[in-house]
Amino acid sequence: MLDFYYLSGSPYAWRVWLALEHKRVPYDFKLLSFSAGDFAKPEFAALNPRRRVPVINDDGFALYESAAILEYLEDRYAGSGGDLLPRDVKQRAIARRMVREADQYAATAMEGMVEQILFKEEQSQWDLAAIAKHRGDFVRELATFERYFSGDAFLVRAVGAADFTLYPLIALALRLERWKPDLGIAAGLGPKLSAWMRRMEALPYFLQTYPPHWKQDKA
Ligand SMILES: N[C@@H](CCC(=O)N[C@@H](CS)C(=O)NCC(=O)O)C(=O)O
Repeated sequence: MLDFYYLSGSPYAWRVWLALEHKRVPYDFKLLSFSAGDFAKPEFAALNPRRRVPVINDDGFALYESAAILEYLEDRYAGSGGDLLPRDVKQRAIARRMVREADQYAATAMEGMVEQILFKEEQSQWDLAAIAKHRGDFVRELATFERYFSGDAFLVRAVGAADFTLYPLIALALRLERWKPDLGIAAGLGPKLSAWMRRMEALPYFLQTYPPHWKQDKA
């Protein structure tokens, strides 16, 4: 059985959850908690010396880094459930490029916003210039991805790794507007990305993967 180590609200862990469901790989869900000290436990460090989620442990093979986990799932569980990458070599390369772009640019900007808006104890500690910079970078990425849509319903042909990478990043950025309503993320979403988000939310396994503490409407 594959163990899946998860933290609610992590966009990287969400990507893996979507992929596991999409590929219909059975897994044992390990919900970790910072406050319970799960990240400090030596048994977790033994799985990931960086002490971050997501991590999978597939019958004794431990792997971290969410993008690498998706590649592993695609190879290890080839033929199970839906594909994570297109079969066509060029489309496959484009999907991998988009995963890389989302991780390199959109995720970096999202993390910059999260660092201020979620991780600072007091709103008075927010670095507004940093927020504005990262918000600008993020919205530029939204515009770039908006232009990537051709005629397909998803980023590259059928739903897969690129969609599972980008959606959680946008969902988390949108959620930051609860604390900073003038952040302007929703306003930066074009019509194609908006329609694509609704299609993502209509996937049969989407709700199951929705961050549990968001469902309970907790910060
Ligand atoms: N590049 C990593 C990022 C993983 C990551 O940053 N995880 C965060 C949650 S979103 C984490 O576990 N943080 C724990 C910590 O920093 O102590 C991936 O894609 O898996």
